[in-house]
Amino acid sequence: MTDNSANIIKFPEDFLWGVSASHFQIEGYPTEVERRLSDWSRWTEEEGRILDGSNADRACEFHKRYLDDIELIGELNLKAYRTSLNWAALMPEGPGTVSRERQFAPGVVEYYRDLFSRLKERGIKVFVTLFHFCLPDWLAEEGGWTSPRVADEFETFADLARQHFGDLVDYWMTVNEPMAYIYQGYVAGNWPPGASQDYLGAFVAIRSMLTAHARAYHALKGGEDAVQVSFANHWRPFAPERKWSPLDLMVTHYRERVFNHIFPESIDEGALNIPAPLSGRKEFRALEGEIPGLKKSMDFLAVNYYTRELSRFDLSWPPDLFGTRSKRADYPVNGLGWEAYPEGFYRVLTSDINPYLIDSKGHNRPVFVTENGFATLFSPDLSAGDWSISDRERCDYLISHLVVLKKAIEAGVNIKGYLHWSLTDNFEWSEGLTPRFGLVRVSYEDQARKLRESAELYSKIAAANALETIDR
Ligand code: IFM
Repeated sequence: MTDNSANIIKFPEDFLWGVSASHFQIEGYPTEVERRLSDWSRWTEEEGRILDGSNADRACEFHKRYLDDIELIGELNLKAYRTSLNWAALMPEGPGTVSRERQFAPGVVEYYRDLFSRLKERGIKVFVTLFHFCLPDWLAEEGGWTSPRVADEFETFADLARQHFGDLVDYWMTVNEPMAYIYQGYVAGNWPPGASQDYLGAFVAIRSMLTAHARAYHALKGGEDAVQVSFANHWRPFAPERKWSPLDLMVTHYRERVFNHIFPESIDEGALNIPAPLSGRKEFRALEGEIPGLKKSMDFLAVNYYTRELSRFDLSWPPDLFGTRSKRADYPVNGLGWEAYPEGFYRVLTSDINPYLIDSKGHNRPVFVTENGFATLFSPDLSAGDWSISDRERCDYLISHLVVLKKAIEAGVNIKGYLHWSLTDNFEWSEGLTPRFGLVRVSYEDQARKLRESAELYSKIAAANALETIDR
């Protein structure tokens, strides 16, 4: 006999429901596209870089359509919106040889001020990331995150961001998913700067990013303790493909330390420590040590979670020190082959982030889930596949992840909000426009938006501040 009794799961009274995005993936910012102002904009022009041959030149035309998209956010009863600033459009030129006052480009400032003001008028909290994978092209040309000047530039950017937008932003994030970016750009070679297995470059970039984060943290705060600043960490629980294999276990441990913990741990400790065996080499050891201003520069925890990953030791040369991803999956997968694994979300929220829950004053750091979502596939030209708005798998993913999130709150974790990735379908980096993460479907040809079933579901959850589940 089946028991079909309904359970109502209530969330805390002030819980924030929202959506998350980044500028490049949605904006189609005109001057950036016309003048190829960022490294990513240039990257999409190179043959073979984007799996489906698409680009982000139009993406969701958010820059033109943001008023309508804000309406959608309101209709869905959401009270938080996260995006990133277009650094390349705001600062299209480097300092040059003449020392002059650095400024943001006019026009771009007005656009962001209008966007943030309109969100705030509707009572929507504004979360802003400074660096979400895209560099101004002039800085990328100088070596990007391995340039000795990058931290100075990032601090200037942060300082100007505070001056222009500080009155409108509720939560700042300096960088998004530093290790995902560094892995793709310096080890896998799928993203700019396109380096492959450049472990030294990767660790130089890690140190620069930590330094830049520390400087931007203080620039954004501008001496005001109440200003909330952090960075968003991508958490990916790793597990050995073969539980009995000491080599798979070793790789799993290494990936755990490097991918998940190196950033929050360095920030908590105020110094970079490189794990063995790399720390045995002097060029890596030279990157270790204290970073001024870094210690405890994290006012809240911004958690991005999608999936877990099985790891296996791979006997190849040079060895992938970040560990090879196994092709095996033990649970249902999304269009990108990522397991839907809510247990991993629970593990991240209750145990992986545990060492970072207490801030410098001994208070519990608030936790925001700043990304979580599910991809289906559909080609940008709509030529094949299921184009219906029925997205049962995304609904199941959403429900199962919210169920464990509530359990983590019950276990005492101070989770203040959940921002789903993403409001609309958007440009998924080297995978192009084919993966669809949207609660709202976008037909790129005519830019029509249509709510998927998951959007209706999410909107009901947000309105009720509760979730109904059925025990079967
Ligand atoms: O689309 C990305 C986003 O830019 C960063 N976090 C993961 C998302 C899905 O891959």
